[in-house]
Amino acid sequence: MTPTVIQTAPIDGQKPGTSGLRKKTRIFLQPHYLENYVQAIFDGIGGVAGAHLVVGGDGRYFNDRAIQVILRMAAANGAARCTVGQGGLLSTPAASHLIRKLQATGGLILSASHNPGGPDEDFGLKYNGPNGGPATEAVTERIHARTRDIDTYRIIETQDIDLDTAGETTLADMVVAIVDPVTDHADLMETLFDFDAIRALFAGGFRMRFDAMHAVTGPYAREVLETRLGAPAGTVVNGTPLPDFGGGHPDPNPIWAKDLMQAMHGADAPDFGAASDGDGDRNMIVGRHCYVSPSDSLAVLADLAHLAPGYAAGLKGVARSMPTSCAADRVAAAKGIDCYETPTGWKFFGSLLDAGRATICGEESAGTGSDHVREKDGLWAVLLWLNILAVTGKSVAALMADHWARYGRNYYSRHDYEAVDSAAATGLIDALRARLPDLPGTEAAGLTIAAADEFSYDDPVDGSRATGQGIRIGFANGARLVFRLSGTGTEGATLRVYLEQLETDPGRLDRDPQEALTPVIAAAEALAGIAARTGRTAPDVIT
Ligand code: VG1
Ligand code: CO
Repeated sequence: MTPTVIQTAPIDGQKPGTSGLRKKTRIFLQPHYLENYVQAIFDGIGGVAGAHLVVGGDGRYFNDRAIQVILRMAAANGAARCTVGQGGLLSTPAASHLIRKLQATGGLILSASHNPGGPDEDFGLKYNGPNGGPATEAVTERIHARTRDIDTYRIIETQDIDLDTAGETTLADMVVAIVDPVTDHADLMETLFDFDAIRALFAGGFRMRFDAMHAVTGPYAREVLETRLGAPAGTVVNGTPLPDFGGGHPDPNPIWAKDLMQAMHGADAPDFGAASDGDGDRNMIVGRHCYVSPSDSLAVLADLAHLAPGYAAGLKGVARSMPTSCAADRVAAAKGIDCYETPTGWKFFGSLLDAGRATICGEESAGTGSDHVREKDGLWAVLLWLNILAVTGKSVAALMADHWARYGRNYYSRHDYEAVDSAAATGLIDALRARLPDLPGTEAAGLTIAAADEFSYDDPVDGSRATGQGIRIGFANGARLVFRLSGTGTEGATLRVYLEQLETDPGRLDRDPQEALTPVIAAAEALAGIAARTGRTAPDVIT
């Protein structure tokens, strides 16, 4: 089994976005496409001779084939060991944990996360470093640079490895360890949360519905919720990972998790509902007749995390991505801890977590996590909620009412315009950028603009700077508006408009968010001319 050196040439467009390289599956299936990118990762991190890599994915179409290629290339490039999730499965947080626990060199995670899967849908690949977190901007740029001058890749020609049987085998000189993908992560959860209290909650008749959306979290949720915590069988629905996620978008929001929303708003609704995404790093939280927005969930978890044993000492700090609502800031201010505002994407939280500056991080896109790993973690968020519910004995709706009464309510929504013409989307952002200096002091649809800028971030730990991270408009009445283009889409451009309005009047905390945000929505249209520039009169997805 001598490595073969294959001649290749750079392929355009292998530029990683918010979370790794994400493309239509058919693009990944093109000759040399995957191989070029994998070799670029290996070269970009300085080679993998002697390395230990963790490999696994969300089980989508092409997951298994791509893993075989990665293993043959890792062996050909001199890696010493690959640890692979059985069946080729590893949730993103479980992969992050394994990298840390095994002190591996890094990991390759195969996922396009919340994007649909299948031959005509999406595929993705991301590299995580030795801290278990997404590659930093600097490493990502080295990988991208390598895709542009690559001329060869190395691979071994051999039969497929059996990914379904746990145990060790070898591929040339490399050891391949197939491990249970669930156990280590479930064990980690037991160290953070009061499993006895949650077990007692379920034993007392508390009912929950966890919708795994036919994605990777099914086996994790079954093991933790049903086996270890004693929730009745059937608590986890859609729990078997499927290559096409049952034809849906594995995106845990009220649109794509509609069945769960209906169940939670029905007459016989369970006490608690949750869902997670393709690769298990996102979470949706919904109480009986009470949807919790991800930004609010972050704020509540930051406020009450100390009720769980793993966080009893309190939080070192909180971090949120820039478009995420400022609800968490209000909690941090009350607790006297730091609150960091980072660009979109988990890679920016890593240095804060490594340096012990933040304990809990979150994004408005349904991602929440802590310093237990270096990725967001869907099941972790669900368990922290369960721990809080068990200790307080309150319902989700009661906890939200308490929270808003104490801190005020940051009404929040994100409007997505998908598959918009790329030039039109860029033109819209460019036009806003050009007007930024003139906006403060002017009005948009009756709201006075107090501040307007394009977000740049200076990492307080490593000093790196990220620019062009979204247009921010702050209004005199406490409202906020953010415009940015998605970095995870695979078709045209996706314009995201983030809308926020702080409300502290105790009599106005129970409104419909879209209604409460009507003036901000009008200001967005007045400022950006979304309809005229994109031809869209309404968003495709409102979350
Ligand atoms: C989106 C979300 C962002 C998240 C990213 C990856 O990015 O907005 O908050 O970190 O997806 O999440 P963008 O660039 O499309 O807005 V996951 O769960 O898709 O890896
Ligand atoms: Co995800």
